[in-house]
Amino acid sequence: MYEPVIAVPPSFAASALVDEAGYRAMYERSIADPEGFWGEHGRRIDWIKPYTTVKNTSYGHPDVSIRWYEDGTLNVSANCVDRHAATRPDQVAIIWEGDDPGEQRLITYRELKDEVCRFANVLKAHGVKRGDRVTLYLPMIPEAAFAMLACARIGAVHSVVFGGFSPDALAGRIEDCASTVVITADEGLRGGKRVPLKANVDAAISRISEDHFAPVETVIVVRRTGGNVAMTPGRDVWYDEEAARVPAVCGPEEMNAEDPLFILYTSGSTGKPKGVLHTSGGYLVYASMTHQYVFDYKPGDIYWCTADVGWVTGHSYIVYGPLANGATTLMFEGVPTWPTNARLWQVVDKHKVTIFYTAPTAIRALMGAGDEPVKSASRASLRLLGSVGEPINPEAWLWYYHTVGDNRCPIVDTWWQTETGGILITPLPGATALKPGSATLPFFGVRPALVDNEGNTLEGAAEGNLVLLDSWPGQMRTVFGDHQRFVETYFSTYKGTYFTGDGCRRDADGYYWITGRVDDVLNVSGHRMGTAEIESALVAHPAVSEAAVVGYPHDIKGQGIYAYVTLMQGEQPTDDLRRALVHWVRKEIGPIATPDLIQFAPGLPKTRSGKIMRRILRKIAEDHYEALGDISTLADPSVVADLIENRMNRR
Ligand code: 6R9
Repeated sequence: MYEPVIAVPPSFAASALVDEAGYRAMYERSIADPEGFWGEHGRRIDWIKPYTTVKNTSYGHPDVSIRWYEDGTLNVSANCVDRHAATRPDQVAIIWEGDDPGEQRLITYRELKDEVCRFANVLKAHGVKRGDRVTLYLPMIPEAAFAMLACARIGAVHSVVFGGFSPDALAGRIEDCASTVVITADEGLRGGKRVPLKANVDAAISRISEDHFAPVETVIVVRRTGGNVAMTPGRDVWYDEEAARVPAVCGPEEMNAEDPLFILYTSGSTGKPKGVLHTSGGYLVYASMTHQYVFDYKPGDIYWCTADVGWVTGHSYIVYGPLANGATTLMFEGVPTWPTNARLWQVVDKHKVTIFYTAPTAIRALMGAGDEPVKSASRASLRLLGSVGEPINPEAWLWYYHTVGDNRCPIVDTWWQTETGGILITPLPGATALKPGSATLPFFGVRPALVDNEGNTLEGAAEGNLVLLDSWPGQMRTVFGDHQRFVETYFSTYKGTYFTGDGCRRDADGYYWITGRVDDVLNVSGHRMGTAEIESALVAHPAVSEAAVVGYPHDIKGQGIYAYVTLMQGEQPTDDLRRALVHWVRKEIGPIATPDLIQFAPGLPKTRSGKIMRRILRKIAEDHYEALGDISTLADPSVVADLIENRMNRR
């Protein structure tokens, strides 16, 4: 295979934070002496009571326990806000670019402090205390960041739910962490279309069982569009009215390093989404450290991550990492394709963005629209590009490099997960020669390894399952309310290691190439989804008796959703029913889970013990039905001929 190598541009290396020798030296030290290394770098944030211990972690199944800086105390919002409000009050903290190109807001660190304090006081006025869970279901508006930081300020634990999730999905997440307070907006605005957020919250609450032990008591509604929404007296309040009644001063709570900061729900291969729990000290150290080194961040940079705050990328690299570093972070409400395909590059020019971080799915979609929209903007301010969320194909990488970056900007392809809290495998732009499609090398303190399916460690150039041998400060600590599930999911497959769920190749230069999930998790446009979740939504439809969902290669989304559906006796496999099922899944989970292809299947391929053979379904969905392998162990091998005959993805 031809693999171009792109050397670090000498001009970039000259002013970068770390060069190649620097990376080697820091990496080696971080592995040889994690205590010393993280002890030193932990001081990059302000502690109220400094820690005296650094690392106390064990991957020893079944007693997995992860603690960092455990006797230190701090406040995360004071670190992201107050210390910069004191030293650089007039610097812009957040540039907000609205969906409508005519709308923007610039929020300085001084203003950010006032806003966060007001929000914190509103939460307090509604009885929110340390340790309470608060669910946020908001559009990409500055109030989302204010609300997250306000929770952190008073020691409440936020759970942000992506605004694209359905009322049912929202209800499940509110119930699971027992939040009694929900923060939302009247409506969201994306690509000129309104998203009925408040109405969705009402629908979600009406679905939470009456006898749930923690009913929702308060819904705080931020006015975004001014659209007409129903307000339930005694439960729903307008944020602006509440904020006008409270002072803009609120002291930060002294929190322990291991006190929870947030919960973020993410999909796994089985069961309902897991509440990934991150804590305060280690998470902030890791988010700020990776933000600085991976993006070569320096004062004066204008940094833009296009993620939504509903995903972990938004948490770590729109809010916590950049603000902990006193950066100017751009928050974008809109979509890359509206009003035109040139929108992202116009925003880059308008705000003189220097560092730009986005997802392969956006790059591929814009690549499909041709070079002209890119060339219509100068992009002269850009100096670094980033990618996250899924493997980036070399073709898209090269287009990003040549066309968007004018061969001038290194690309950091950053591999990480909701669970990891921050970036684990990535180039450092002044240090690492790039190979398009490779996430390259581990960040400081990160010890990746490859194992075969039996758990044997693979050395040198090899392909296998990606595991991590030791902890880093940003690692998740538990699954909220279910530590056993945490241990089972991540530490029981390959004992003594954290299993990522990803497959990976390591080349002769030691570079890592993530090949995608090896479990039943799909990655559709960079959004993680469990096949089990989509299957349970489908079988909840009265016409469906059984469903199996697999991924298939999709030019823009990376993976598309392919559903095999067996109908109840007497149901007819019509196009109307197919449309109804698509609509149903959108309603049950949200638009991100929209099935791309539904094949009606009279029978699914099962072993004699009744286990669905997904390997076969995946091959047929990929249109590689000639390579099905051994099907003789199936209970009824004849179902396969029908599946092939009626396959939906013919190329
Ligand atoms: C940050 C985030 C995690 C899964 C992960 C992997 C895939 C993320 C990637 C990548 C290849 C990259 N993934 N970044 N694959 N190269 N640079 O996306 O978190 O939503 O939890 O997804 O995404 O499969 O396991 P999350």
